[in-house]
Amino acid sequence: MATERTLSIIKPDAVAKNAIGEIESRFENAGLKIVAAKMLHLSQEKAEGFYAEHKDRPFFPDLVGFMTSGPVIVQVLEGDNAISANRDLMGATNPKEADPGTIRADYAQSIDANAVHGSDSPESAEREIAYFFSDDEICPRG
Ligand code: RTP
Ligand code: MG
Repeated sequence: MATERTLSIIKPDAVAKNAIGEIESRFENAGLKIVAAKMLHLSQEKAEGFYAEHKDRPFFPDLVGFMTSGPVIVQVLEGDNAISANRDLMGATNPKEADPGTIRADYAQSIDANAVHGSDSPESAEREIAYFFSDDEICPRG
């Protein structure tokens, strides 16, 4: 299996619920390692840039408004097939469609306030990690 890195965000709704630790446990219990992490309150510009691929979608203003509504944890997870492993732990975008036991099934309220983000491909992961972290902020743990 390939060791990968992926960009994970614990979104404002989950931070507000004080669920950071419980969500981090899901990642750690699944064998993913946190190799970089910080708490940020995203600016409008930073959130718009992060979700630029969605800028022409009707939900974009709500998405940016939500992502700037409170602090988030941005982090890099490392492990075997980390990109798909993280997406499996997260569950479907719409929590009503998320499998039982996934993070979104357990913590998300709606398709907007859906608790977590995870990169969806190796190309996205590379871009998204570089969007938040310099190389010297990532700590390989072997
Ligand atoms: P994310 O990027 O946050 O990890 O979520 P995702 O890959 O599962 O979903 P994506 O298609 O990339 O959409 C990004 C975020 O936009 C919001 N969204 N709203 N109202 C809608 O139809 C709609 N579709 C997407 C969600 O909050 C989603 O997480
Ligand atoms: Mg996405």
